[in-house]
Amino acid sequence: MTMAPGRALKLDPIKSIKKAPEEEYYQSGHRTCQGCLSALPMRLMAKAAGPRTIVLGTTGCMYVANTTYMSTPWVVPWMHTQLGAAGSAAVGTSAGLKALMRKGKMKDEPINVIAFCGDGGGADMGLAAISAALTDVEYNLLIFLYDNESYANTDIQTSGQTPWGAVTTFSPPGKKHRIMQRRWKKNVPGMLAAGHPDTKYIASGTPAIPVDMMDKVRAALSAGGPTYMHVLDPCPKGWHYDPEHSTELGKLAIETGIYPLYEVKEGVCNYTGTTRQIAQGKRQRKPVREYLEKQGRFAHFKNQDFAYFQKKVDEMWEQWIIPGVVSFSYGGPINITGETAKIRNNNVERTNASWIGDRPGHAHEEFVDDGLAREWLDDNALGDPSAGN
Ligand SMILES: Cc1ncc(C[n+]2csc(CCOP(=O)(O)OP(=O)(O)O)c2C)c(N)n1
Ligand code: SF4
Ligand SMILES: [Mg+2]
Repeated sequence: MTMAPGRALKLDPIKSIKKAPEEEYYQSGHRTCQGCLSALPMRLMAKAAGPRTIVLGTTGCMYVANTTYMSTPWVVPWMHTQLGAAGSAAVGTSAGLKALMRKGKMKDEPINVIAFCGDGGGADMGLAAISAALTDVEYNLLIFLYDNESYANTDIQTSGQTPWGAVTTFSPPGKKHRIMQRRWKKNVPGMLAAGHPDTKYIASGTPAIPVDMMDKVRAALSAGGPTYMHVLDPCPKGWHYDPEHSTELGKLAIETGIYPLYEVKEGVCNYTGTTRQIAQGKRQRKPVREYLEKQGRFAHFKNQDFAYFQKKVDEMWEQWIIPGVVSFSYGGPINITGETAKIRNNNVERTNASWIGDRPGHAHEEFVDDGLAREWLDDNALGDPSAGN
């Protein structure tokens, strides 16, 4: 028997920054780097959620820099949990509240439970617990993954979210091997949405587009049941750029199509903001180079590296079953609903299994695949083979 979730708060969309609540529940008192776009989503998330909220957070920058001795930015109740334990802590807290209310030991009222984690703690170490939480449909909770694309707190180690080719302390380029991070970024929100059909709400966002992000937090908390948000956060220290460019970089990640904005609500995917315009063909994707060359972590890139990166992003848009969201394509004729395969996507509805010839937003020259990319991946024979890395 499946139990119904507890009552969820009903939070209306903010829609405009001028209408955002003035109250802050994540204030001064933290010691994150200047321009840290992992701290901003904490502030926006808390603002969107409001005072009846409990926040849990795994080890990482948003734990360590927010808990200096005798100092904290959190106004709402906050608790640290183990790296990798966001899913379990969220379920435990939500279940505990529900039991206390059922037994009459505390007032029966809707309370938001938000567990945040970094990309190391959520996309790598804690993925199993998040997956389990998303199947526990009787509990209201939001897992909020802030993705700064590295294990930042321990000095920028490579995570499953680090982009291809990026320099980290684990992947410095050398004379023999220029590209040391050879894995493509794991598609976590798409994977979770595809694999957890009973989860009512899964979305991607970024603090660089604050209203979109806050309204997604509100939609997640109002959905009733377990929900997930993935939030891309430029990190001046790990991405090597001047802190004043944080917001610009967050927007460029979307404008280039590298990081699509969308929400999957009750099994239906909708793009939002600039991504929606790109998917509808109203706007062209910017070349990925505009985003990559603004960051020192890609300073070693040569033309073929930019071209390979562009090719991979083009694949996301041209070959995936839902561009940028679900990372596989039809392998042949398929009959899902009657005569045609119909993709459940409110913005872009296709009746053809193939995307070729009908490409959403495409602003750059075709990349001719000369086989180089595979060569790099196979033998990595770049630069001077006699030199050590
Ligand atoms: C089980 C465990 N392994 C390793 C560590 C050391 N550690 C603390 S924070 C951290 C980095 C976490 O990275 P992420 O989750 O991406 O958060 P960020 O630091 O980037 O904010 C690591 C490896 C730990 N605290 N616990
Ligand atoms: S290292 Fe990055 S994520 Fe951590 S506090 Fe600094 S800017 Fe923020
Ligand atoms: Mg991280």
